[in-house]
Amino acid sequence: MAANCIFCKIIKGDIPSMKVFESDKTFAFLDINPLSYGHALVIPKHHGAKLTDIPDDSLTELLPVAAKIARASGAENYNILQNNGRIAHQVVDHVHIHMIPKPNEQEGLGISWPQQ
Ligand code: IU
Repeated sequence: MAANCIFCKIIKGDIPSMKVFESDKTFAFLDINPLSYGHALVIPKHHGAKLTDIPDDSLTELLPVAAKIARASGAENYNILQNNGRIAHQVVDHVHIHMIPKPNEQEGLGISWPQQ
């Protein structure tokens, strides 16, 4: 945990979030400024700014959890995105994977988030 990291504060519950998943290593919540309905962020509990800053065992669950959330969202189309460094458009310096549904505009999404 890093004292001045906003995502560490979200993990601790010091800042409220719309949590969609939590395990001992991983936390996921809805993006505060979503690019689409259901846009979620999957983060390791271990603090590190970039993918290259955290140990492998904190990385292993991230993609399976992103897949679980994508599946639960019902989205047939979605982007998985992960930015490292300012030039690569990273804004928050705590590793995070974006899961961004691409809604079918005719049908919309039937979101039903997984239980923890
Ligand atoms: P980026 O990959 O670092 O560019 O993405 C950061 C994301 O974190 C971005 O989509 C923000 O909307 C999101 N976010 C958030 O969900 N809650 C926050 O308190 C803050 C940023 I600060």
